[in-house]
Amino acid sequence: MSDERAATSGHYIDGEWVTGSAGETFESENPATGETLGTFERATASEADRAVTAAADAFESWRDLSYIDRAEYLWEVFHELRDRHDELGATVTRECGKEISEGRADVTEAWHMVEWAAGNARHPHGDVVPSEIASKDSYMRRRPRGVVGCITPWNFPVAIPFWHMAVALVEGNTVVWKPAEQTPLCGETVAQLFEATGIPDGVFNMVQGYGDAGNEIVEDDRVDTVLFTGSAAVGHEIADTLGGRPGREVSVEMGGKNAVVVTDEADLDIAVHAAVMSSFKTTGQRCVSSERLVVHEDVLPEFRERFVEVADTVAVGDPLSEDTFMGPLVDESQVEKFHEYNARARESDAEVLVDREELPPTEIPDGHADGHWVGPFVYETDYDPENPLLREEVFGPHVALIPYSGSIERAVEIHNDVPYGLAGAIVSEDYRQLNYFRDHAEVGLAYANLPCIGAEVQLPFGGVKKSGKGAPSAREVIEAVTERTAWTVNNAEDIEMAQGLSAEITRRDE
Ligand code: UN1
Repeated sequence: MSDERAATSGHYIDGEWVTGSAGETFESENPATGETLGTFERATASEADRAVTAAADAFESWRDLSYIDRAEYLWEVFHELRDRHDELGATVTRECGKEISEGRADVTEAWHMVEWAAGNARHPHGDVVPSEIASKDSYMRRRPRGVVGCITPWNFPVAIPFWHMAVALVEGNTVVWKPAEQTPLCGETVAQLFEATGIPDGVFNMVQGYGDAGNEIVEDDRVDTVLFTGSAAVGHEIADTLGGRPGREVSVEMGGKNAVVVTDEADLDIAVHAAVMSSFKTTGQRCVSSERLVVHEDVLPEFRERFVEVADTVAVGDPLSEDTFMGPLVDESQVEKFHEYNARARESDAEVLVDREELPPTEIPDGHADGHWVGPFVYETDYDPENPLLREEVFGPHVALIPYSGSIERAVEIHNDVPYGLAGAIVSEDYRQLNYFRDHAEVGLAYANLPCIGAEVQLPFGGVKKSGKGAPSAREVIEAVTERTAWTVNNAEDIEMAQGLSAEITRRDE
């Protein structure tokens, strides 16, 4: 092995770190500094195939362990995630650029999900179902589907992999995981956590690389379930590919064009807080981030003034600093997309209220000139169902203020007029307005007097319309990674005593 190869990190397949057959590599970059964090092996079809083979071979013996024995491996991961919380949080921040409290929160959310999944091993699985016949017992039991392919995004590079994998593993499936190509260091770190538990070879496998490797996992019919969280374009392709293949299960969770509705009955302290958090946390790069603020005309002047004041001054900077509110965007392609949508807003009839697209050099921290820096961009525009700016996800701090007049029905009509339906929030002190929103907002996650970010792992997480199918959280993942068996037992000693059966025969004879 040459020195150069020794400096690269491999895939984790069948309990070993392996290098790729093609010898191709890629680099991970710190979005705040442009510095290279490491060189990683790039999987080809051959490594994806090896990983799926390892997972398929390991399935039977892993399935045969008890739930509680399987969960023991996850508890070890749980303790590592907790004990190394700050260190792992800093790794998240260095690799995906979100500010340090969010980097740590990513790790917290990961152990929350591990705790849920491993704790669930001691809870009842399935149901006891009544039978028409006294001597018959019926049960609904679950069994693991087999190999689960997990394809995860860079914006929650530790949490979301655990949303998928913790539940899949405890339920008795084996896993092939491809982390996002922007965050391979987090991928490697998580794989090391699994390696350290001594989990049996082949139960957990990780391949590094791009969409072509992900596609190999999706296309492989030995992969029983694919769990995907990421862009709408890729998610829909995966759902379309697998939709027509019997025996393949798929859950895809994608983006949104989420909104915060501020009604005429809103408490504006809450409204400004909810809008700022929803639009600017993670630099607008959450699938639940809000890019639309639908605001009643009666409260618009005051809301506008206060929201703009925060957007003008919100601290963008070194994500490792505790004083930073917004770190950089993840990479140059996100910066370009943000610029493109801002340009389209400038060229439209919209009124630009805040334009911090290009940060002045004084706002860029020392030594960070190569980071992917942007600040908030806020514009006001009338609702127009034909305006693509109000329907397409940007994934950045690009926010439209959309005034409305009239009733809550009108606000919800505007809120719902997007192809997506992931998260939404309403700010109002009027319970009728809140209830109307709860019942009519076309979203999977609806919030009242809160930002539309911040879901907890024990809740269903996922959207409607183009935002997804299935949901990558707790109970919903159980559905995707298990099959149900209706198990019926005759307890009568004598088959003649199976009265119901005789009765049925009699009835048929009549
Ligand atoms: C995502 O943006 O992809 O609800 C997930 C939240 C987080 C998860 C976001 N718990 O904001």
